[in-house]
Amino acid sequence: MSISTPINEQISDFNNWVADLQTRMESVLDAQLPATTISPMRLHEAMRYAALGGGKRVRALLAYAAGEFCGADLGKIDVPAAAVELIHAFSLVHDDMPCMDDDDLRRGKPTTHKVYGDAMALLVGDALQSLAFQLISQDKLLKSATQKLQMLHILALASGSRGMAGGQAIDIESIGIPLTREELEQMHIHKTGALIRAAALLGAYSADEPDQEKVTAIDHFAKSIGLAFQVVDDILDAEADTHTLGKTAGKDAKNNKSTYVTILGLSAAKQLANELHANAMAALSFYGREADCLRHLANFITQRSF
Ligand code: GRG
Repeated sequence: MSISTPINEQISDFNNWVADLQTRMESVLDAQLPATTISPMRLHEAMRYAALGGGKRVRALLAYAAGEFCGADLGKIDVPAAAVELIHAFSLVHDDMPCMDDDDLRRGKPTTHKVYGDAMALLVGDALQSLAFQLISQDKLLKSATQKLQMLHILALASGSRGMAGGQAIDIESIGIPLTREELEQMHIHKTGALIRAAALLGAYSADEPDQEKVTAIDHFAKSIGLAFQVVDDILDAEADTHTLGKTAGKDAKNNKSTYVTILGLSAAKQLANELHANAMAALSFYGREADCLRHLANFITQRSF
């Protein structure tokens, strides 16, 4: 995209970029997930059911955009981006189980435990998580053991008790208990924000020696856009229908959970999403066209309809 490219063309270029990379991520995951012909076949089939054929791939897109911004070859971003998507798929499988949110629909199809049973769904999550770490550890395109270790560390922190699993613990313990705005923010910084931040950082560290100022800018960008993602998720849960979302709409209210909409109201929640979007953009203000993909991605995240 050149500086003189009209805005409509820029958006069309970005939409093509999204579509190309969503297809690319599907191929990478397809190639990396164990085949259904390998034993234990039903587990492998269920892992593929959970991870393939759906999802916006926002975390992978963030990794690609951050990686490109830092000068990484696309091929080097494939495995780190796939690893984040596998952890994300794992979280969705467990989140939908009867002991958590108990949902029947995900990505427009029956949830994994509905098709394969609870015990298998539990194992799908376990195995997807292990595969994510295995893929990074064995990736031949990553330059050094140090680079791999750094990525493994980022991903472990983001998914563990100080990250996504911790956020989920706060979530299930707060059902029926109204949270303050600060408590809700803390929950989502961990439950949703941590993995989104990790996705962007893994993209950045796919470059062999990323500029540290760019890494810091990406980190600030990802913190704001990660929270914006969740605010928009709460708005969509309240406003959109089940068919459009591909998951049960209105679930938070039904489950008696605090959300940005229940705490702030729809209008103030939308205002907050705009503010967080602006903060994310501000983190990139030092940069020119090379950060445009990240900027378009921020728009994509906050303007999405599902
Ligand atoms: C996975 C480490 C780990 C722990 C399990 C179950 C659980 C603990 C955590 C749940 C985390 C969770 C489900 C957070 C919600 C994040 C969220 C808004 C998901 C929806 O993401 P989208 O819209 O989904 O990107 P698609 O389907 O497009 O990929």
